[in-house]
Amino acid sequence: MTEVVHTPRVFSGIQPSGGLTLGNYLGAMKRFVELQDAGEMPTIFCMVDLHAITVWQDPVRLRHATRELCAGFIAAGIDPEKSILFNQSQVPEHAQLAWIFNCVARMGWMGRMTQWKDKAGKNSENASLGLFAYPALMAADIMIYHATHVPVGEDQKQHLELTRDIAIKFNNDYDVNFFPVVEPVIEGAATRVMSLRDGSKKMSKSDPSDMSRINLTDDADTIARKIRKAKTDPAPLPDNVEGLADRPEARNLVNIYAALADTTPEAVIADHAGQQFGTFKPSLADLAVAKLAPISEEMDRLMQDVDQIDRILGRGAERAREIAAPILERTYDIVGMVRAQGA
Ligand code: AQP
Repeated sequence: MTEVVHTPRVFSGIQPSGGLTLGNYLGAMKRFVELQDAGEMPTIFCMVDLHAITVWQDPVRLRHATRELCAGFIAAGIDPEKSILFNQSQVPEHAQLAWIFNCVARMGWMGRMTQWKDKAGKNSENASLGLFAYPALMAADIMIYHATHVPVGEDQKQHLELTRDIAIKFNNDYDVNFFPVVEPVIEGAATRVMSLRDGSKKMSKSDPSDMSRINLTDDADTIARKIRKAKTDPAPLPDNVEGLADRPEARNLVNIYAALADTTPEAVIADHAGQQFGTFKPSLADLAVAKLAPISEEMDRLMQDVDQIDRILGRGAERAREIAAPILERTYDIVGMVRAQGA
């Protein structure tokens, strides 16, 4: 059996399928920055443009969204010197390993993915093959770096379990201990930020209603208006978190407050118990503007120089390939591909 010692390494990605939302920021990006700054493990972050095209993307908007996402990463605190930052399509090893994983994963596994069911909906005959295979590409994104820790929001938990299943099946099929079994890192007060219009749906970049989300590029007035108009119930805030159990919209706003203030929902409730939303919402809006305005201003500044962004992505892709290429080569050896002489 081929034994490999897996050194801890962090990988995660975000789709350039629209502008960044508060959900992406609190559920993913804020954790990315904390893991990078902790300095305990190397960190690799990716704009997963190949994932984005599993549903239709206008080419001009996709290119813009990829650069803007890169600006968002940097503005939120990702340092391209400390972390490896790149877009997925520039590192072909992702798609190459994904093909191998397409041959390892089973149709039944993929068909059970709730994201596939939600996104394909009743019209699955018309959905792209790429959307169905999305989780195998995600497994490849992680495994091509032998990443061991993957910070994500709650919605990606099922895909990470599938990543573990694919790694385990590959290792069993080929009698190797080559791919690591990943640990999901789902932490913080806002691992599932919900829509501002419907507390049962997650906040999403592709929701047709812009009022359902806060975009990282929204200005202060827009953020305040969206929070003011967020759906809530008529009762005041309770005096303990258990009182939020059947109040999804109220719970969502409290969780957002806690995550933005780097505190716990319990502490937010202790400070705001008994308040009407007419009082709580303006406090939340002020906090959101204070935390998000510097990020959005920095994104604007970075987007003035897209050549610089492209240089950062190019350098990131080079560094990513230094790790990915030998892992793909070894995978091909394990699978039994002939390496041409002199290649
Ligand atoms: N609402 C959310 N709450 C907490 N975390 C979230 N994430 C996304 N939405 C929330 C986390 O952000 C990371 C990147 O997600 P993604 O863009 O790759 O895909 P997604 O989860 O499908 O996000 P969207 O906004 O809903 O995109 P679209 O609309 O294109 O499908 C992931 O770690 C995710 O958990």
